[in-house]
Amino acid sequence: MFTKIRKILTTVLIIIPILMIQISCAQKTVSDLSKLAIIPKPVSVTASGDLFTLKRGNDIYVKDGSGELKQTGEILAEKLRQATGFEIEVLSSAKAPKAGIWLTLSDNSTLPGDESYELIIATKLLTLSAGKPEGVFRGIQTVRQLLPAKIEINAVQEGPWEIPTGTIADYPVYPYRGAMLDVARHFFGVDDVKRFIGFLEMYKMNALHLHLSDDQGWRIEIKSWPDLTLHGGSTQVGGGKGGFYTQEQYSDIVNYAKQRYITIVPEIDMPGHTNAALSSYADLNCNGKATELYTGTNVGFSTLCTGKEITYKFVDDVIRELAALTPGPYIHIGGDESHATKVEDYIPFINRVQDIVAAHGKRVIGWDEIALSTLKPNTVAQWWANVKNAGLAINQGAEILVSPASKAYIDMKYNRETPLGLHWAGYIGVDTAYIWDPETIAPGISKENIIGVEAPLWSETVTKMDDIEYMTFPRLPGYAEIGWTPSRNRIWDEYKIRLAKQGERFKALDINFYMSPLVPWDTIQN
Ligand code: NGO
Repeated sequence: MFTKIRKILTTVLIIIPILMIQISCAQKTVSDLSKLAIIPKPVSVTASGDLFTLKRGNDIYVKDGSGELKQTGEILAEKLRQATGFEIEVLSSAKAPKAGIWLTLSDNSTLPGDESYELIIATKLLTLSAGKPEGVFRGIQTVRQLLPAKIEINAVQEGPWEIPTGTIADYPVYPYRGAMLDVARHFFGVDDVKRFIGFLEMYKMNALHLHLSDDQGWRIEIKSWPDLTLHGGSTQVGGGKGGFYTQEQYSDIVNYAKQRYITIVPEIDMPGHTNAALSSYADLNCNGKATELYTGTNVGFSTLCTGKEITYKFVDDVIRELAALTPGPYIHIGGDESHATKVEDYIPFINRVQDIVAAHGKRVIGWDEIALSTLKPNTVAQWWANVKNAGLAINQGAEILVSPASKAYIDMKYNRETPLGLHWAGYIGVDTAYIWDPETIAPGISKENIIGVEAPLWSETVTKMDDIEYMTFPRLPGYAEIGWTPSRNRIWDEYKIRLAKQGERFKALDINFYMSPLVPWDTIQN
């Protein structure tokens, strides 16, 4: 009898602590909103210790009257349907529902900027509100990251689909947070570009700069100069077949980006980096002879003939057609490495091109060399190489887009061993890509001069989508965080753990990412 009681007691004594540990573990991991690994790190998170569960039968409700919210709701619903298998509907409603997801606009948001949003997660209802539809769209990205990583898988998964309760209030530091894709050195089709846009979207970036022309290829159809694409688009680095976007395809990209509140910034690089155009039209050359197509990777050997009037007719036609297809405010005019143009020709050329862009209602962005000319006050200089040029631009009242090659170029190798990329600006490990601050990186550039941050991906060595992914991940989320999160909240040792947790999402999205040993991937328990 005594031994029996002892046995029961021992069993109970063993089982109870195990159960307690399990319960407390479960609570710790899933119900503390502030412990979840969101990138970019939100400005403020307050946990309330309970759980919201997305269940079969839950729907997304949008405040009536706004077509834009409906569109955002549909994008979220589509994502959630794929992994949950629930038939989530997007319904219009005048007031908050009792349960589900409620997307709404509020007139009295006190958070700054068009992209700010507030998320209130209660046990039955998740409310996402913002002053502008753009803010609601950014908030959707937070909701995605609050759900288990398998929400990103494009096939039905087992739930439960839980989110810890609490509130998040969030907004970005910089208004421009982007990446650039060089589709000129190697061409990438519409589907690849859309997938890339999806990467920017997920990390709340809002600008995609497309490098549409260079020595090796012209990638956008210009109806008034058809040979630019027919001839100039017919090859690429290494001699492959190249390609180009028809105007319809370009508009499709622009619209896809627009629905995600991402601005397309098209670049036509000039007066240098123009061999594809010089090879398509003999008249654009000072000697009147068309050049050969070029499939190597040298830079600085080509120039438009800045003294000929036809050159300005050409630029005007190209900018006119491009501006008409581009709803965003910017046209990027390149201006980098024009070593084959005399500086006394370069300066008046850039001045005139700025006027042409302005005449078509757009704002100029150019690589930092354009600061040698007389900048219009609303011009943006993209600092990539020469900080003196950034200073010249600031002195002329221009704003700076920050892309220092040694930190922000995602075409640089991660380290000596990684296979793809260049290394003229150094190796950019995942830590180097993250540990810097646009405000303090260079003397003379302060926060009020900066429009934002951009990470360019040049494609000399990048030939396919897998390569794009390898160079982009896991560095891109870091640039997104630099642009969004105040620097006081950015600490590498804490960030790298959040980044490791994103690894599950990269896998769910089938992203070919570089498993940098600097990131503690093996601690991931999502
Ligand atoms: C430079 C150059 C590009 C190269 C790139 C490679 C700029 C602005 N111009 O950056 O033509 O592709 O480096 O890293």
